Amino acid sequence: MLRDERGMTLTELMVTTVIMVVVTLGIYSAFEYAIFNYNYLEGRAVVQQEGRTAVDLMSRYVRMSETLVDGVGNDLTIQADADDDTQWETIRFYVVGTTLFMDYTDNAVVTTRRLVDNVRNVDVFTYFDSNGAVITDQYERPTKTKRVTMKLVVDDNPNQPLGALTLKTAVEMRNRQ
Ligand SMILES: [Ca+2]
Ligand SMILES: [Ca+2]
Repeated sequence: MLRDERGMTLTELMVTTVIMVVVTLGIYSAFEYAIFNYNYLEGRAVVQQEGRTAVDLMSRYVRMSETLVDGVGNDLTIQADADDDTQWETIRFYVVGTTLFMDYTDNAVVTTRRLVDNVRNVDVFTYFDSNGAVITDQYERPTKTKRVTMKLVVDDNPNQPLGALTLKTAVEMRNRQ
C-alpha cells in the first residue's frame, strides 16, 4: 500500500479515531462516576452534619426545659427560658414529610428553622418515666416524663448503597416542674 511516511492510511486513521472515542468515553464515564460519588458522599456528609446539629440542638433545649407541653412520636413541645430573660420561650420540634423543623416562640413571635431533611423515622422521641419505663399514653407524658431519647434516622438517598445513619441521644429532664 502506498503511504506517506509521515501520514496514516485511512484504515489507520479510522482505527485511531475509534480508539480515541473509546478512550474519551472511558475517561468521561470515569469522570462522571467520580462526580456522582463526590456528590453522593457530600450529600451524605451534609445530612450527617445537619442531623448531628439537630440532635445537639434538641437535647440542649430539652435538657433546660421547665415543662413538657406535648409529646408524640415526632412532635415535641417544651418550654424553657432559652434566652435567660426570666420568661419562658416555647420550642417545638416536629417532622413534616421528611424534614425536621424547630419553631421557637419568644413573646408570641414564632421563628421557624429547618434543621435537617431526609428524616426517615417516625419515632424521633421516646418518653420514659422515673422508673425507666416507656410512657405509651401521650397524655401522661407532660407530667410523668423524666427522660427523653431522641433518634434521627437520616438517609439522603435511600436507593444508594450507603445505609441510613442513626443519630441518638438521651436527655434527663432535670428542670421539669
Ligand atoms: Ca426566656
Ligand atoms: Ca425571650
